[in-house]
Amino acid sequence: PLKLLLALVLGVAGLFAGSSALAQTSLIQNAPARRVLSLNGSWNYIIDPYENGFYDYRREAFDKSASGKGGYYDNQKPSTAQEPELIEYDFDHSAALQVPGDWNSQDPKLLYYEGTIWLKKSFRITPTAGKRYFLYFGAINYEAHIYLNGKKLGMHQGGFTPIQYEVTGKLNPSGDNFVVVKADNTRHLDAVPTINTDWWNYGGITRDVFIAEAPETFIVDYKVQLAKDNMSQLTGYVQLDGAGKSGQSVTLNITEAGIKQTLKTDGDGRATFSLPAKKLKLWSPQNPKLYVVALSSGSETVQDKIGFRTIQTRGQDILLNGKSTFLRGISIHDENPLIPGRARGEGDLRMLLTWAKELGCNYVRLAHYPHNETMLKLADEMGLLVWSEVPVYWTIAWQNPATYQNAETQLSDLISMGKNRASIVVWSVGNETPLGDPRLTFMTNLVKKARALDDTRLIAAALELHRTPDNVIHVDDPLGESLDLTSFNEYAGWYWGGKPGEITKYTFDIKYNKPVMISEFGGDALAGYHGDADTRWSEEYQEALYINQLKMLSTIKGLRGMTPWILADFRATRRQHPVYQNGFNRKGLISSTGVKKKAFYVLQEYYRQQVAKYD
Ligand code: GCB
Repeated sequence: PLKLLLALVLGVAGLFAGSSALAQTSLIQNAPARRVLSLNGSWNYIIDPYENGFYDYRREAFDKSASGKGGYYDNQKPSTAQEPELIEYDFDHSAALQVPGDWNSQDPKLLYYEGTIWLKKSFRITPTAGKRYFLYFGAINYEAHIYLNGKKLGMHQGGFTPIQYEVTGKLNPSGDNFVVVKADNTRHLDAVPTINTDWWNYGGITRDVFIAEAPETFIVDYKVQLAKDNMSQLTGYVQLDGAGKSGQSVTLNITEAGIKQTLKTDGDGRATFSLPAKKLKLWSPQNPKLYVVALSSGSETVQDKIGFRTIQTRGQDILLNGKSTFLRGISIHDENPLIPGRARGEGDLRMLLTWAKELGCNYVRLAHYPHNETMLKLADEMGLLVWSEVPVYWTIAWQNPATYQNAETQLSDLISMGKNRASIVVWSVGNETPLGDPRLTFMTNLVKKARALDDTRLIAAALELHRTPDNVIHVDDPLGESLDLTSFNEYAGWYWGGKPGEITKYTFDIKYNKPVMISEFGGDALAGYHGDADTRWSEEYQEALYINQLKMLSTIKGLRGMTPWILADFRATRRQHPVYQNGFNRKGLISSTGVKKKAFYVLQEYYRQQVAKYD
């Protein structure tokens, strides 16, 4: 009977496969904490620069043909040894990549590869009747076509946000199943990011993959946070999905805080709440207190560890839990410089945040795109405030509505994923975008979207500046009007402004009466290369640059934080100098072998002084 039921479900699902099957289901909140079967590990791969596994010789896509068959996603084997069909690929005899992991760092011939690679994983799972199943990828860069047992689930664009498809009724009841992914990291002018960036275009399945199991009606989403600017009011919602979603009881339990509340869902399956919570210990970098929050509905309980804090601005102050704070930050890429390659999971990420803590940080800028969900949970646990960003970077196709839609989707997914993290205090809508009307409209719309989705956090963007011959640095980008922080990237002593010793001649003219948070400054140094303070690329040059930058920045009255560029050296194709760079942006305070450069200690000392002033 179970088989029959599943066959029926499969049949019915097949009828609708044309349209709805290609839509991504709304993201499951805290998906990794559900009952999951990990699909991490070895995935066989085929390099396919001509996309022969996707198009026939007339360049028609196989998955759009009448049968839907013919692509590598069929994972075909010749049927008989006597009369084998012609099949010109074989996943099971192909080499394997480790997932999560970019392909560039796993096979020397893939270091610069941009194009299509197919990845296949076979796995066993026996679906249980009455349960629902979701296939979840933490991230695939950039365009992913995803197939389960030879059938297309959908296509996703965007290299840093989760991808999720419901696969209930699509798993093979015999238990033998396979997933095939066509990952394509080709850059496109109208994509987000666009073709030009200063980081490596790592391709592949770079974050965890799993199948999550859920009851027929389950908790798909929730938000449990303090009300806006209110330290004693807990608000939020629980959202159910499934046939029995309306009129259900849902329990919110924070045992340690003595909070237990039973709620009823409305016709849309949503239960909202707002309760007094006077005795909560607030989360802060000094005391990153997290509570176990349990949400139950029917037989299901979902647990999360959540911290509670407020963040707001008042004039030029940033108030964390009502108290003025200085953001002692550093910028970080989602990259382990020691591989070098994309950070693969908790170990790599913990290393990066531990370095930030050693530097004396209470804050990190997770540039320039959404980072791993694990990174945000670690920031919660380790007591680091977070600036979280979408890859709206440099010259985006401002006039293209599809590009805007793409950016907005990435922003919405970022906020959806991060909304329960106490660490995240800033949503950034972009970096160093050039002035102009279409850009202002695009960016202002993103700001509005971010506020509509989450009005409890600050909204920012890393702006640019301009200079006048009187050595004044002006910050007056009109986008600044709609932002909560004035943040800008400023490269005196590196790209302009002469030698490090000369930059203290600059003064600032900042249009907005808001907290100033310098989103970037810095310069390259090759670890172990020594010279005097005027010798470019030497550790001494970078050290002098930090000393003078900090002097220069201290003249800004509203200075409330900074995230210098950057914690560690990272791979970047723009960085071609054969002696000093070798394909690395060397602005790291830590080298690609984990060595701390001299400037690290300059910033560490400055942060010690800020602790004495503010904490
Ligand atoms: C910037 C960019 C950052 C670059 C950095 C640099 O302004 O925001 O992505 O890596 O400068 O090193 O030039």
